[in-house]
Amino acid sequence: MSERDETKVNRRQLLLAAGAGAAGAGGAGAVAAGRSAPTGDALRPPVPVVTLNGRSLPYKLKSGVKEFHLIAEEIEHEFAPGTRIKAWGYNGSTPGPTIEAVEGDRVRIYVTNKLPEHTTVHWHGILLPNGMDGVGGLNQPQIKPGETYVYEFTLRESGTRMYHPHADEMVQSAMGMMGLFVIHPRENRHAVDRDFAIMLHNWAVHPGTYRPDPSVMTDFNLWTFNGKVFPAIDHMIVRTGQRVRIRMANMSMHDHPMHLHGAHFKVVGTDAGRIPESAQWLMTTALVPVGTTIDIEFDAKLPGDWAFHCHKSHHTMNAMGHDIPNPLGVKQRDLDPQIAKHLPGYFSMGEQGMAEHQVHTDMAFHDTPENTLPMAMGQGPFGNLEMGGMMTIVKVRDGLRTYEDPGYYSAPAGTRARRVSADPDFKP
Ligand SMILES: [Cu+2]
Repeated sequence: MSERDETKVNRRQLLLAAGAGAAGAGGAGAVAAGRSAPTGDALRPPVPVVTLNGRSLPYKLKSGVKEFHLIAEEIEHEFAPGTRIKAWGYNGSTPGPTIEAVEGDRVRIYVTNKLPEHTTVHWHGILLPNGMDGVGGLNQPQIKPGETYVYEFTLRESGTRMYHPHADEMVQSAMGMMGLFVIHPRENRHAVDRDFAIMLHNWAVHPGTYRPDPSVMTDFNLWTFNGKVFPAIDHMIVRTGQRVRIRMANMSMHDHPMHLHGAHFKVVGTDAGRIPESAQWLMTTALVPVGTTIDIEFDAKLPGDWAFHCHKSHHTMNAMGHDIPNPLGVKQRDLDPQIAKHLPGYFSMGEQGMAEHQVHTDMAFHDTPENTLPMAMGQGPFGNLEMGGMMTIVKVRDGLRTYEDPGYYSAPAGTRARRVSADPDFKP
């Protein structure tokens, strides 16, 4: 019997599933409201959300209200070893910590502004009183530097939401101000074993600089999951047979078709909540549009190291300029010595593709500019992956006991592609 089929529950689990919120609606409340009482999985408390490379925000329970404290501030941020910036975020990170709560909870959120300019917080996708919606100038005065405001509302619905400023948005999003807000359903009717959360974002950090450029509109050069680029992004570790949810929120300026290898998933939720089952269908790539959240769920049936990445190939690259002449097929090598007379150290690239770039970087053939990552730096057990940016690995393994990184997958004999000839005219 798997964990998911387990129907025996103890009293503590029952209480947890019923929630600790002030509204107090639980199993008994559901019956009173005319709905059927929760059974089976619905009685299991939800597993905590795993924010890749991140964490959830602690709270204090005060007279039935969950109190959180967000501090908007300038921070030192690292995309991957080799690139650091001055960013803006919350409580020391970008994205800020994930706020996790339960449907029916009353939440009180203090926001202290330690930025050099005013800010607000908008609770994206949450239905709340108008004065709590956080649009500076429309719903409230701006929170000036040094001030603390308090927001308080009841979470009426479950699902994946976000928080971000609604003040000088162009600058504050470009600088990294955003976070996930996950509201668990009171009755855990769609229980999963692993629940991951990823904020998608883009950055314009010009080579050799340390501050994101907020004036860039479309031509960004860093693409991140929770502020990190591959290979610095945490892997998602899953036991074979587990049910997995990945919550994705997009605060970038581009849509991201997120593609999963090794499993078929359904899109089960948006920033307005759960999608009815009749409107879900199987797919392997889900578009996460700008300014929304998308939840996917799947059963991890096949063990292995499965790529999970944006399918826009420029989004699985780190820093590169895009307005370059096309060097493909252009015989440049004969010119190199002549150009090098005027530009010492010059050598051409890209005649046969760009895969050589990482090799050159690794050989220290050419220096990348200060504070700038190679554009495709990830490595795997078989060499360069030739990807950076929005990419990580779902590691599915039989019989896992912990979620420590199990290392790379060792394929059973006869189940990995192999070379059978080095002859280009080989005819099987
Ligand atoms: Cu993308």
